[in-house]
Amino acid sequence: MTTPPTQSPLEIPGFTHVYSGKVRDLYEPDGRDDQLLLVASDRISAFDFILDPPIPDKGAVLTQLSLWWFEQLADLVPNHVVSTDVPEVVAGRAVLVRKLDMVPVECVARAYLTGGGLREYAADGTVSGLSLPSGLRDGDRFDEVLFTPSTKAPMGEHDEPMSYGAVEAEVGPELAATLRNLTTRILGRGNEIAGKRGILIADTKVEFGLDPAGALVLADEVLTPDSSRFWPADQWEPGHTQPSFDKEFVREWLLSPESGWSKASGEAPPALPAEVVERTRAKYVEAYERLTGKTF
Ligand code: Q0N
Repeated sequence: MTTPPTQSPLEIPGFTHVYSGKVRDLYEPDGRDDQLLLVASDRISAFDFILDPPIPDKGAVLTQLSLWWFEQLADLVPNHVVSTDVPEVVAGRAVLVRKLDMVPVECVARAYLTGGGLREYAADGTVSGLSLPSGLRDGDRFDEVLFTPSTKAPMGEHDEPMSYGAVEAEVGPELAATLRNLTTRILGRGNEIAGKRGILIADTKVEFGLDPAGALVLADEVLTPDSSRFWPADQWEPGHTQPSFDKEFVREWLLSPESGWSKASGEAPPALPAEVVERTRAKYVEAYERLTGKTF
C-alpha cells in the first residue's frame, strides 16, 4: 500500500522528480544518471500520519545535522554526499548524492530497550532473536549496541524485523557482518558524541548502498531525530516511555482533549496549533545546536 503524497512535488529547474517518501523527495539531475538530489521537506509525521502544517526549517535543520554527522563518521564509513551546491529553491535542505545500488535491508542499531525491541522482548525475552536477561525495563541501556535489522517495507506498510540469518541470506555473510559492524559502530560513535551534549540516542536506522566499484557507502540521512530516537539525558528514567526530544509537544497535544482527536478513530489528526508548531521547531533547532555546537 502506498499513500500518495498530498503535496505535488516541487518544480526544481534542471531536475526531474523521481520519488517522494513521507518526508523526503528524490530528484534526478537532467542529463546524468549517476547522481540524485535528496530534498528534505518540512513535513512531520506522528502516529503514522503526515501532520499539518509543516514545521518551518525542519528540512534544513535535519539536512545540516545529517551533514555534520557524516563528517563525524567519515573515518568509519564513506558517505554518499557529493555537494551541497543545490538549486536556490531547496538551498540548505538538499544534498546532491551519488546514486548507489541500495542494500535491501533497514540497518537498525539499538543502545536502549524501547519501541519494537521492547515489544519483542515482552513477548518472548529476545530482541532480534538474541536472548536477553529477564527484568529489563522500557528505557534500559543494553550492555552493548544490538543490530536489529528489518525489511524495507513499501510506503504505508511497517518494516518487519529480519533475523540476522535472513540478512546473511539476502546479501551474503560477508556483507551482513560488515553491515552489523558499521551500524552498531555508528550508533556507538553517535552516543559518545551526543552523550557529552546531554542527548541519548536510543536507536537509529541507517541505509547503505554499493558504489559502482562495489564499495559500501552510507546513504540517506544519519542520526537525525527522524531516523533515531533522541532522549534528553537529564530526564532518562527507565521504567516508562521516555519523552521524545522532538515530537513530545506534538504527541502530547494530539493525545490531549484540546485536540479533539482520538488515535483509535483512524481519522486524520487536526491541524497543529501555532504554539505546538513553534515549540517543535525550537526542539529541532535545539538538537542541532546542542549536538553541533553551531548556531542554526
Ligand atoms: C535512495 N532511498 C530510501 C527519500 C529517501 N544515494 C542513493 N542512491 C540511490 N538511491 C537512494 C539513495 C539515497 N539516499 C534511498 N530511496 C532511494 C530513502 N528514501 C526515503 C524517502 O525519501
